[in-house]
Amino acid sequence: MKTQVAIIGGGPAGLLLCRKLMRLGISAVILERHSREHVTSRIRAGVLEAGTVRQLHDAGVAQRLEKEGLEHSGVCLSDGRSAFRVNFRKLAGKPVTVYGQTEITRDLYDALDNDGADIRHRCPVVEINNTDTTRPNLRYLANGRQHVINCDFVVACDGYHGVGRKFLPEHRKRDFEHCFPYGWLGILSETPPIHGELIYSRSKHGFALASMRSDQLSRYYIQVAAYEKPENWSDEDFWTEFRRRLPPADAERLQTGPSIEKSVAVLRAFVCRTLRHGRLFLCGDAGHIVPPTGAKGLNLAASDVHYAYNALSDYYLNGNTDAIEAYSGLALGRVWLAMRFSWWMTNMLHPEPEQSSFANQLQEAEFDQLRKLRSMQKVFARNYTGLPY
Ligand code: RFL
Ligand code: PHB
Repeated sequence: MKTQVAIIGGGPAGLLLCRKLMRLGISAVILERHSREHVTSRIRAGVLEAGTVRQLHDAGVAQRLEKEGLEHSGVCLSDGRSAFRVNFRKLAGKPVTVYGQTEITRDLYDALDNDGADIRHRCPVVEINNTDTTRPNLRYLANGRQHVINCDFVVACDGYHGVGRKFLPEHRKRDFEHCFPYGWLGILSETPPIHGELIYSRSKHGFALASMRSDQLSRYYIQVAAYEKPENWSDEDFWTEFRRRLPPADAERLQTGPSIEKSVAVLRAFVCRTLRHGRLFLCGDAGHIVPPTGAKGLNLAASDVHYAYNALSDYYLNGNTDAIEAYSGLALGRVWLAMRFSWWMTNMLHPEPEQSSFANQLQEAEFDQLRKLRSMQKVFARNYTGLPY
């Protein structure tokens, strides 16, 4: 079997890249480890930067997003007692859009079905070879047998636990990594959101985030110990803890109900030293993970896809390899800026277990400065709504 671009992973990065390449007439195949049902039912990100929305438009997959996406012109930040709002439209000139990753994935699958795309499920890639040459290939498993795909390029969009990164040469494998000593317990519940916009709340009991998927579907998170198990938390326990971390006015409005999903995410920061070697590209979570506090993960996957698509299309349309050479540097430049922001926001809003009173005072001072200084809010708004690319 031969294709021009072999894509590992059918998450948002792999699907979006495939859609964009196929619209240009470049052949692509996606190999996905899990079933389609599994991939399209995962609950993940919810906040899209304007650049991500623009890319979904350009890829012709934004019809439902236009109808159902919720534009948010600001966000609320609270210290558990009172809250203030950062106005995105005034300070950054653009909003963010709340639209679930689950929905984006479904929209992309529908569009790729129409294109007749070749997406192979339950097909884990196990080996990538010859990426230093013009004839790379990869091996994947299907029904217990190994198969080979020959291609011009391999793009690993296979997430943090994927194989792509392992096939970088030893000397380029160095990672930058940090694990936070806490995680997020998240629930989805069929209840109206407590507020029209997101609330990030830093309370003395720990961090809480009130988000949403629609006007009848709430997505709420609380900070818990790292590696906490969701089954240790009854819905009742969750609501009690969530309520006491909100400003009292919002806590009063909280409507509770049964959770329809409950999971724990570890908070991790990780960046691979390079996002390309020869004809192997890494895109999205395969090459970097940011803590979810800044809502940047999916948005970075989208900006990587933008740079990778530019590189591949310039090669196929014009025979030019400059953008291929530039890919890793451009994508990583944006990743590190988003990492700085997510890191800063995470550290300002989460008390560490056994945190010293000194560290606590510093967090309060940081929070107060953001509350009072318009210039700081401007930097916040520009980062949250997405730096240009
Ligand atoms: P994905 O979505 O992990 O997809 C990778 C795919 O690769 C497959 N795979 C393989 N396939 C074949 N062979 C192999 N050997 C394979 N190994 C793996 C996997 O099965 C999978 O289908 O990566 P991608 O496409 O890079 O997308 C990244 C995003 O999913 C991620 O960054 C975001 O969800 C992060 N994130 C958020 N990002 C935002 O921009 N805004 C948010 O509001 C936001 N909220 C979040 C988040 C992540 C969270 N969790 C679960 C950590 C909230 C949470 C709680
Ligand atoms: C979400 O809605 O899932 C969400 C929103 C904002 C974040 C993280 C997750 O920072």
